[in-house]
Amino acid sequence: NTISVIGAPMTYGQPFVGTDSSPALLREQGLLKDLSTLGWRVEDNPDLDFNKICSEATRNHPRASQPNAKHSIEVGAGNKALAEIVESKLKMGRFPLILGGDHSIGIGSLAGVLRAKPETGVIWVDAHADLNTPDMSESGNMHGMPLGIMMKELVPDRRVIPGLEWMEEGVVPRLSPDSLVYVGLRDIDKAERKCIRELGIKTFTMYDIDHLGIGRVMDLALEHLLSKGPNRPIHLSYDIDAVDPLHAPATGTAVRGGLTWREAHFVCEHVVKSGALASAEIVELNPTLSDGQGASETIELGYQLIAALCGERIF
Ligand code: DIR
Ligand code: MN
Ligand code: MN
Ligand code: MN
Repeated sequence: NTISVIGAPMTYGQPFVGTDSSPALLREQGLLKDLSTLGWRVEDNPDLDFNKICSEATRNHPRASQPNAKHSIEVGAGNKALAEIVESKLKMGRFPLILGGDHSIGIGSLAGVLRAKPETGVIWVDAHADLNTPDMSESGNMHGMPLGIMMKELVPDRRVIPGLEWMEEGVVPRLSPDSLVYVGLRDIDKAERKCIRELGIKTFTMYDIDHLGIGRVMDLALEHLLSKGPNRPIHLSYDIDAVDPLHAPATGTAVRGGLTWREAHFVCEHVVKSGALASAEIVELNPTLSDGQGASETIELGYQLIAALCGERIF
């Protein structure tokens, strides 16, 4: 099997620089070699050139970014490019491993994944729900909106958002609320809470992990998605801020009370074991937001999680 490494060094979805450095740092740790040791044929791609793609888009766009979807033109243009490469790699039978970048790249990842495999189920591992829309968001940061934008119930016409004109109905599929499972939530905005309830999205918060244990939670998460089709592909979207800041301090919106080191790994190990994992992304590593030790520990954790979701096992 072939893994296709796609660097998506996006920063425009949130206020900090630094989320763009992790694809290079992860490769420097020896990622490509370790993937081949795990038995993959490895294809690497040049990182998407968001400096070029996003600044050109801004220069040429007739409108300005939407005020409460900051840098929507840059985010939109970058994600259009990401969606194209993800779709094409999946259609060639490859496993796309997407290295963020901030979590606004979920827009392009999901657009590409759903174009290639519309029946995909999504596991969203995060402290946050990322279900905001430009109308709902308290921050205007698009890394808090990728799932809101993918849901028809929340953004009926995505093309009204400058930069998202390519997300035409019927061309870029929607994510159905019952095709999503959350794991690790603990910081949900008021408007998101209401939408999660109304849409009936399957949600395992930190409370549920404390109550049931991560093993049961992951069994239930997989069962929810795979009961609708045992051979259904799964996309895993892993925001490093799901993990406790003790282990992952270098991220933009750290929230205490997160996954332990082992819980963080178990999520990956168990999804792999299902045999359904078809694509994955890891996002929001930002080595500039911590001291040197915190930065290297966060990158190391991200690296270990990637290894786990690419098949590395304890035994
Ligand atoms: C918050 C934070 N819900 C927002 N979201 C984050 O800005 O929409 N997502 N940090 O990862
Ligand atoms: Mn996120
Ligand atoms: Mn988050
Ligand atoms: Mn908050």
